[in-house]
Amino acid sequence: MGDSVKPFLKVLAGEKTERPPIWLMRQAGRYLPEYRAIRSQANGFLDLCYTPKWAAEVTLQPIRRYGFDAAILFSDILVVPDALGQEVTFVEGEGPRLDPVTCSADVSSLSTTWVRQRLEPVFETIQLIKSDLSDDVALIGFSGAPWTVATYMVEGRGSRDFAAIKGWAYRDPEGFGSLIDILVEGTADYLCAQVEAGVDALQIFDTWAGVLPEPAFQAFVTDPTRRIVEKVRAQHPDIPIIGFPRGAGPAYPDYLKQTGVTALGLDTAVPIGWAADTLQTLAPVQGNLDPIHLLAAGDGLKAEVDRIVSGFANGPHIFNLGHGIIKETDPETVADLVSWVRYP
Ligand code: 1CP
Repeated sequence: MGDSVKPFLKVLAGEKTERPPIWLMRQAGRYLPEYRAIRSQANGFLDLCYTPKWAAEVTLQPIRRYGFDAAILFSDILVVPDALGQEVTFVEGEGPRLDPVTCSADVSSLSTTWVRQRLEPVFETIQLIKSDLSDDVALIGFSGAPWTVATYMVEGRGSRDFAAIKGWAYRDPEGFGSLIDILVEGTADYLCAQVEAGVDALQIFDTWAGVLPEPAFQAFVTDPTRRIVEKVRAQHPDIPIIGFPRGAGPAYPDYLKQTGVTALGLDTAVPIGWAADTLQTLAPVQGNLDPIHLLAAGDGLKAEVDRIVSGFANGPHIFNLGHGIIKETDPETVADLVSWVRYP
């Protein structure tokens, strides 16, 4: 069914296109007035995520407004701990709060048994989105990677120094490893169910990959991601998977080779010439405009778009930001960005 007409999937299959397809991380969200209107009807952020008609609507809003080449399922990486049995709440204007998991006994109270059942509204959302999406637009499903999701489960909230999670991981790698194991299991099952509900590709967000030294990066970023990719591919051999190990720096090439992801999301700091020579020769790349350039707007933004598009013009490239769009962004600037990416 028409996969060949989706430019986003063509690039993930390794084709070079005349101009790069475009979507933006966090393209649905608070910078859009139509998102804020739906958000204000929901009884908290998770209620929005778990109400299929609302989640489908906010997924489609940026597609209608900008005609992006891909939609990304509206949900959050923290629905996985919620489904494993660790309650998650979102405090208005502050962010996520969880009762921290800090030892093996806490881990044994979590279970992967109910993941598919508890996340049923997400799969229903995917079906609703698919029924509304045109043939040339792809739908991306996603999860957090085990390390990044674990940071919120162990710290209980966003962190600056990751002292609690690193302390546990370094002191007791085996006990901490049992938390990673549960996340590998639950996340792979969740991603498989998203594919079965109809997503065309998957992205694994490892937002906090860049905070670990080499051996811990191998143990808690690369290895668990490789295990998830293997489990998903065992069920769904052809599903494209984008890995986004934010801040991985010089570890990007080994992450690519060892995890087996289809394509790489590049963060803002990755140098384009290096990435074109070292990564894009091996796999399609996605990225990597600094989201703050959307606040600066104007000629500076246009010059950055030209630099990124021409820097990646010799291989498969999907235009995106190097991290999520921020809520202060002017929606009109996003319209400029899309037209500058599409029409030189
Ligand atoms: O009230 C609101 O509207 C809450 C803001 C918000 C939104 C719009 C949160 C809370 N999550 C989301 C949606 C979201 N989160 C998506 C939807 C699809 C899209 O991209 O449009 C996705 C893919 C995510 C993924 C996510 N959530 C990540 C990984 C990507 C990234 O941005 O680094 C992370 C780290 C989270 C955790 C999270 N959820 C929400 C917040 C405020 C945070 C960050 C907490 C922190 O560390 O400060």
